[in-house]
Amino acid sequence: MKKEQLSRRNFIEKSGKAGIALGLSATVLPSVFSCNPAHAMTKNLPPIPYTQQPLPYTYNALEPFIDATTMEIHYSKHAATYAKNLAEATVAEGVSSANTSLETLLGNISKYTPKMRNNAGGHYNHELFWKIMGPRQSAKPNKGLTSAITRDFGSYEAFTTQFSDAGKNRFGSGWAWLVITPDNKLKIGSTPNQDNPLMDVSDLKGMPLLGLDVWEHAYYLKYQNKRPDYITNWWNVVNWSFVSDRFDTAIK
Ligand code: MN3
Repeated sequence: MKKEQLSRRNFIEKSGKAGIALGLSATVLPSVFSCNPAHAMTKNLPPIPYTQQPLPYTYNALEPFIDATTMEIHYSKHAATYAKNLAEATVAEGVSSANTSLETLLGNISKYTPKMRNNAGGHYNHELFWKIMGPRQSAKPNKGLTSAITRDFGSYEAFTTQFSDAGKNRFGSGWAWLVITPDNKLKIGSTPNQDNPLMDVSDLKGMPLLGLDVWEHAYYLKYQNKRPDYITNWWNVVNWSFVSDRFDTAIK
């Protein structure tokens, strides 16, 4: 689907029964969305809870690409610690999870301590990471996401190369991301440490659709210094049906 058709379709869907939309150019999109930056940023995607959720599969489910020991330590030690420290930081800094979504907190993270930034990011990033992976499956991005990938990166192969490079080239610890921007474009980038594209301090901004943890704790036991091999194998466990659903919700 061509860019203009996609934008126009989204606009018409968002406009619901407002027939007047039909007469407007797709170029009005950004100003329409700037009326509601919260929606533009979070894209109606379900909020991520403040507490660690059960892993949606067993520790060995991603073998042989990600080994069970790495998964166990990653989930039950590293990620669990981010969730615990986030809970402490919210109490200490007066954040109520009932009044403030994690996504809203991340959007205002510059107002909080480094402890909040590191652990709110760490918790959010891992909760998403577990869901965007799954046991090896044959699924590829669905039609809509494939069209958007082709539109914005040229081809699926060009997309995976660019995304993999973002992970390989992130110096030290961090994440590679595929995000959807407020004007419904796909963008690839990376963030250091546990930052993410929802944060007001991040250069890369958008709603994460896909994220790849390139901290050594995510791969060192099996891959040691060979981060590129980890990234190549990681594509085998991407849960494209989850990511495609996320994309479909984001453009509604
Ligand atoms: Mn990690």
